Amino acid sequence: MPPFKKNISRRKFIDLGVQGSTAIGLSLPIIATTGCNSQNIKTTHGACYHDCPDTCSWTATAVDNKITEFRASQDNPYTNGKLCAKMNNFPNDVTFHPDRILTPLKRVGKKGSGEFEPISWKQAMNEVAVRLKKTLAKEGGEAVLPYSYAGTEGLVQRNSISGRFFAHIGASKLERTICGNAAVAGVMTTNGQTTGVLPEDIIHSRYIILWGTNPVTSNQHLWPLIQQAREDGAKLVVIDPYQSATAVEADWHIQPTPGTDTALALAMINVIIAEDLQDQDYVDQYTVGIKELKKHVEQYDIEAVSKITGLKEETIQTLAREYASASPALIRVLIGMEHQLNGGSAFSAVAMLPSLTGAWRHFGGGLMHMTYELFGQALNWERLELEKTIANQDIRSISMIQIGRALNDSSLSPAINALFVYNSNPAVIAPNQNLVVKGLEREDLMTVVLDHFITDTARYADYVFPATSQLEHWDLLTSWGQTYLNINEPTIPPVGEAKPNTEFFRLLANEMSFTEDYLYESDLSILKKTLETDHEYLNGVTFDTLRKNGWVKLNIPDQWMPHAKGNFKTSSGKCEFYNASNEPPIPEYRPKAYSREELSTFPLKLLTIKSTKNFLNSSHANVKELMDKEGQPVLDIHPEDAKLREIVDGAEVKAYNKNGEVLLTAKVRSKVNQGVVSMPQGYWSSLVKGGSTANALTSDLLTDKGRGGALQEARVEVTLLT
Ligand SMILES: Nc1nc2c(c(=O)[nH]1)N[C@H]1C(S)=C(S)[C@@H](COP(=O)(O)OP(=O)(O)OC[C@H]3O[C@@H](n4cnc5c(=O)[nH]c(N)nc54)[C@H](O)[C@@H]3O)O[C@H]1N2
Ligand SMILES: Nc1nc2c(c(=O)[nH]1)N[C@H]1C(S)=C(S)[C@@H](COP(=O)(O)OP(=O)(O)OC[C@H]3O[C@@H](n4cnc5c(=O)[nH]c(N)nc54)[C@H](O)[C@@H]3O)O[C@H]1N2
Ligand code: SF4
Ligand SMILES: [Mo]
Repeated sequence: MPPFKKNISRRKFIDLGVQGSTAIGLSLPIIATTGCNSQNIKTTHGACYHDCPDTCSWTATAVDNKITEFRASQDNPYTNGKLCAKMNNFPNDVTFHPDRILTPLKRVGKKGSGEFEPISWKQAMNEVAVRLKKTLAKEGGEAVLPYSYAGTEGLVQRNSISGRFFAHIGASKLERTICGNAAVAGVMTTNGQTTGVLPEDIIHSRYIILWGTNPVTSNQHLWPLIQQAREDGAKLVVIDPYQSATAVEADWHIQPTPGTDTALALAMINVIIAEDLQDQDYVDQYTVGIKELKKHVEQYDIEAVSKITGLKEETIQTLAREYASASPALIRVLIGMEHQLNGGSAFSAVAMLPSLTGAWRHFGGGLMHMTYELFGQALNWERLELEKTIANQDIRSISMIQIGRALNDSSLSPAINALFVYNSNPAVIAPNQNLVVKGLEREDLMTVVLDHFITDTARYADYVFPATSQLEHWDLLTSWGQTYLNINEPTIPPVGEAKPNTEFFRLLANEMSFTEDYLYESDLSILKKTLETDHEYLNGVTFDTLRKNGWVKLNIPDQWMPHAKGNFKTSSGKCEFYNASNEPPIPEYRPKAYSREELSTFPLKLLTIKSTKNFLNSSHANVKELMDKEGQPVLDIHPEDAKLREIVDGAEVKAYNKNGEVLLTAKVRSKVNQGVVSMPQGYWSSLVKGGSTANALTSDLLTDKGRGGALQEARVEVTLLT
């Protein structure tokens, strides 16, 4: 990670406003309005809004509403004084970026052309409301669809007033399952909860398997803790079909065929049981179904699984033996491998391993996954999610993964007629991009987008509204990857005519003449009410204390070992190796069946992953400096596959399948096995050659559990571009 200190003189877009502003530091009180030379000086605590497990804390200082200092929290131990390359220059890269939208915009050109003209908030709101009223009267609420995700993780701006607004009008519900649902559903099936070993306790582990996760890129503040464990003797194993930035650093990189992890985990279980390496006492006391599991894994012997995974038999055997013998042994999973058709089952199977070996009994041993459940217990969630009490349970749901289908489905009744996109960029991040774009091109669809920029999605909007950035609004930030709660206080007033998401929906409610109070609750009230809880994890934290300190670590008991003595949150109270009510009762490796023709026409398995260190999904992919650092998107192809196609390193190639085609530069190297190719996700179609990006090739199939996105279930052919 780069140093946190910024050279302020490099700040191109920020007018410092004062001489010597570098002297303005964090010794100031949190808010100091009025100061020397009648300048307004304000320093606030905030936190990163991104959908990133790290949720870093920061402080920002403004002088006369110009940001003069922006830096990582120096005292939050998890942030550890550093943001990341994506966020170091956030005030310039987002808040004051010259391309930032500063007024509402109305489309004047063809959908997709990106041609807009400014329009006043009043006029734009009025036009949207007139159209919305018409839709509600004619087609009903279900013809309206919100499309939002975790563009901001802040609880207030994410989906508070918007959630209530859409529940109130009876809009179609959006199934927000593109990230984490399959992983969590898988772990829940086995353990009944997803929170296992806490991130900071990884330093006690002595054998660490990073299974389908890439912390050097995607979870950067966990990485130093992993390094600390290694300095103290831990071995680091990475299981990943791609030679990720983390795999390069590992002691051992195991590179299975994508989507075969269920088989690999079951084969490890097979070896452990066959060689009597299990902790029988733990198994007897705290698990159910060992008999059935033992029988089930017979078919997953190392010989069979070697063929499935492409791994050598001894690799599987050694991995199982080492894992079962080391202590404390930790398996870290996150999201990566969930985006496979069989992904949920993979998480269920992997989650069994620590119970089989009794790893949970040792501090630093077990499974490490999410942490959000802790915040779910600590905060007043019922109050935050008020929309759940407003929503009509009978309203239909639409999968965000299948937005392309939904927008194009002529049998859908009612058809989606009005689409509100905020905190997301579906034209880039949703699978089957060309189908999504075809839907967005529909002339009869009213699309409204709230964002900071004219994203690939906003290009298709009828109206674009300028959203505030994290320096301009209040919020409260929980984390799914660590245990610190953050407040985010605005440092400056909204730039241009930007407004928080909440304010957009309050204004729209007013324009629609709705009278319910819950549609008009203020941001600060939502934030304060969410903190109204006497849960021990918050230990008396109030709005005022949080505002003063910026962050607080949840008051979780020391030596947190959730399953040292069982305590699984399953219906049996035990770790469930077998559960007759699941389908199947024990996870099975069930690959997608392809016809011989499909296999020969599209012989290469495609990975579209977050290998982009400088983007956060599609965020920041429009920032020139970051784009330059990241370079144009490349296709990783194995030397043998390249040779077959006469592709040399650096050649311009086309990857294609029935859904679309993407133009890239070939990188001929062994980052992937033969038969697999990989390209990064996140690039904007409007900014790369060929005009489409990774998701033009992905499938909108759902995963086996959790209705997640089987984004990696894609096959392609690659040819030289002539
Ligand atoms: N720099 C950066 N950081 C990010 C993000 C970003 O876009 N850029 N995105 C954020 C978000 S939204 C999320 S969800 C997290 C995700 O964090 P991670 O779960 O760590 O991230 P991914 O990169 O999705 O996947 C990790 C690895 O899984 C591998 N993988 C893919 N398929 C399989 C498989 O079948 N089996 C196995 N064993 N491995 C597989 C990929 O090759 C990849 O290297 O990262 C967050 N952090
Ligand atoms: N092929 C492929 N596709 C993937 C993935 C993959 O690994 N491969 N990963 C998937 C995963 S794990 C995820 S989480 C999704 C992520 O998908 P998205 O959540 O859509 O992520 P972003 O691309 O970062 O888009 C967030 C948008 O929110 C905007 N935003 C930020 N703050 C605010 C705000 O306060 N108000 C408003 N109105 N807008 C704001 C940003 O400017 C940005 O345009 O992508 C998924 N898609
Ligand atoms: S994107 Fe992640 S690592 Fe970077 S500042 Fe935000 S929370 Fe921290
Ligand atoms: Mo994600």
